[in-house]
Amino acid sequence: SDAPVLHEQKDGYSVITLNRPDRLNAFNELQHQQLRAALDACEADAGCGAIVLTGAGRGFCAGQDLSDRDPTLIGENPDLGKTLETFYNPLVRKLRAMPKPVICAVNGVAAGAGANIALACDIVIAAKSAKFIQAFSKIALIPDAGGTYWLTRLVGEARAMALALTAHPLPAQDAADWGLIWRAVEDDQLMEEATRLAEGFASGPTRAYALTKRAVHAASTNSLDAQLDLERQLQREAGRSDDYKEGVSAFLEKRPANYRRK
Ligand code: T3D
Repeated sequence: SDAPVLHEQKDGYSVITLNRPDRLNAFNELQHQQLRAALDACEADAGCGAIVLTGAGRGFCAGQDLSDRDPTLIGENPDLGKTLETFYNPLVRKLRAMPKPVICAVNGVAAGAGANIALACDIVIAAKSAKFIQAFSKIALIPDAGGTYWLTRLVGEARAMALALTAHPLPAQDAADWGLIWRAVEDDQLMEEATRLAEGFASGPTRAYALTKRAVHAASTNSLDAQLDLERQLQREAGRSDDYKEGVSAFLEKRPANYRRK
């Protein structure tokens, strides 16, 4: 298919592929719209327990398609705040709020907003040949799509600042060693590894994963007291689920748990 986003439904999870390989899967408006629709479909589908996001061809995503930002076409006074508000910010919020795990399989270069969309996912694994590039400073922009938030929290301000100011292409292994991503794997192992994770989540307690995401996300801005209160509230909710009953019963009966996504 030559659609800019491919959505494959597997047994219990979905694979969403950015598919404009000639442009290293840079975002145009149609790609944004189709990605949003695919994510909405996954969110609404109780049969979908996890999402794998990846890219077609040799890149993961080169950020905004700059051919749609040609100054001779868009004129003197572009409002990039508006495009963030319309496309990138809702995408980041949707990935974070998705009530099931989102695995990003970074198959190749992730640049500009492409890098930061990857970092908005819950678990990032990257092929060793991939690089993460905060390319923005090269075109006189600032890191967006959450970049300044992810980088400062994940790798600290010293590394965040240098990555942002220099646009240094950070190899996947360094990204993993620094704690920016979960793992760097051999290129030919990437999809196998992502699939293994997704299959695990697909047969796991989806509701508990959603609650876990909420708790972890709240931690970076909460006080300890507020976070302990939140854990109490969310654990109360988890403890009343059928999945919890099943999980404990399965443990006591020494058998695998049979979760039903409740
Ligand atoms: O505007 C707003 O709405 C605000 C939001 C902004 C968000 C942003 O993401 S701003 C940052 C935009 N992205 C970039 O600045 C990255 C631009 N790309 C690159 O720097 C390089 O392509 C890479 C470092 C990512 C990869 O380099 P390399 O040497 O491996 O590949 P290449 O030859 O540069 O790219 C291959 C093709 O993809 C090439 O086309 P061609 O020559 O084969 O016809 C190249 O022009 C095209 N391509 C790559 N990135 C983009 C792109 N075309 C349009 N837009 C791109 N972002």
